[in-house]
Amino acid sequence: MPKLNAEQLEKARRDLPLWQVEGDSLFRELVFPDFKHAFAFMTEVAGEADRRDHHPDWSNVYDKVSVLLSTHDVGGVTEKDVALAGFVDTAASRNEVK
Ligand code: H2B
Repeated sequence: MPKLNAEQLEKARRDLPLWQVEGDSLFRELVFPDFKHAFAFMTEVAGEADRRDHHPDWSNVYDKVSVLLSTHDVGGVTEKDVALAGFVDTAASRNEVK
């Protein structure tokens, strides 16, 4: 799967307004009401990521989750990352992201 070119990356950024392009990744920090909601969100994303065989680089501190998405195989952002970012946004809403 090819890396997105500059124009495709710009479109992805417009379609995903809550994400930033950071180096070779998409990045979003999410804040939930508490740890329980943050972890429920992570469980939901983990299951979907494994089904897609496409996994986030992420970390959690209490009510915050930082998510970096990139396609390691090609060293950049691909449509797989854009698609998973969309799922992350939906799962975040379902779990009461602030
Ligand atoms: N996740 C992400 N984010 N990028 C990858 O390139 C990737 C992955 N590769 N999950 C997969 C697993 C690869 O290691 C397996 C062998 O398909």
